[in-house]
Amino acid sequence: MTPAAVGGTLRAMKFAVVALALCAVVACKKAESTKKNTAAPVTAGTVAPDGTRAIPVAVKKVGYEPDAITAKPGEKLKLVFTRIEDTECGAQVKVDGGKAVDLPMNQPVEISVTAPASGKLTFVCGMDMMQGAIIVGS
Ligand SMILES: [Cu+2]
Repeated sequence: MTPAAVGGTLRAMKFAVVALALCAVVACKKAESTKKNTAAPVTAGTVAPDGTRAIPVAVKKVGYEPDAITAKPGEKLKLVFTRIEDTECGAQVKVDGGKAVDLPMNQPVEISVTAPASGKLTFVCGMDMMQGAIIVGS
């Protein structure tokens, strides 16, 4: 191969790498854009004898499912987060501005919280990117 041919091959390889990287970015955007907002009604989950309602929340690459949980004013809730997809973003969760709690893969982590009298209370990932909320009223 002549030096010019080698240079051309290198350029072609560089182009292929850039094209691949672009594809990855586009694929990522696509996954985000297909995220559907999921809502859990006030009847979701299971209620313990003491009235605390446990609600499972799946942590996925696209976000929390459900990402909107309807609750009664002052209702005692137990959010059971399970990170089921290997996303760094979802590796921690902060509920109601509290401290970041680690979410190991496929291990349910329970966080107790009391719904506000009105309005909403949010839960976010460790970087404040993924968001979900407990909503009182409609
Ligand atoms: Cu994040």
